[in-house]
Amino acid sequence: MSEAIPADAGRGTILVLNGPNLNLLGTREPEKYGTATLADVEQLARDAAAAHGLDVECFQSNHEGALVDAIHAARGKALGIVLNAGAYTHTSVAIRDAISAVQLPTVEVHITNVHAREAFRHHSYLSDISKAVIAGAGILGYRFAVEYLAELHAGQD
Ligand code: CA2
Repeated sequence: MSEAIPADAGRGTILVLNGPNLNLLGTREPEKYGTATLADVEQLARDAAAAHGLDVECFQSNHEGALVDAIHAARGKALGIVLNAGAYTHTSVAIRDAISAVQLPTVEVHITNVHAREAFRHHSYLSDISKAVIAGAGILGYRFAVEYLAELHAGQD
């Protein structure tokens, strides 16, 4: 008897999701966010995933609803989510609810150490529902997040 083909058949995919203003990476405030561009970040994530035989799908938006839609679309397709929700981290119940709803392992990433910054950045609506949180490692945080999700996935095989 043949089995149904799962929606994520083939190489597993990790969704790399970036929120508002992260499209400006490498063009402004290099002392805070570094000189790498968003394209560099996405390539770094792609390379890290490829080393584990995985793919990444990358998406960036400045719009909360578009990020919610991308999280919903990952359900049944992605094995996990690397999420830098930018400022929405500190404000968005909608993104929190979307992450809770899809039940995909999520790693919250911040380029900067949000805990060493303004008090309003110390609270995250995402941390307690994330598998891991990486903050302050610069863009390397994206690589660590992909590697963690790849290991987690491999451990489930
Ligand atoms: O450290 C991070 O990755 C943040 O998620 C970045 C957000 C900030 O609101 C969070 O508190 C921490 C801001 C992203 C802004 O990105 C820019 C990149 C280059 C130039 C200007 C902004």
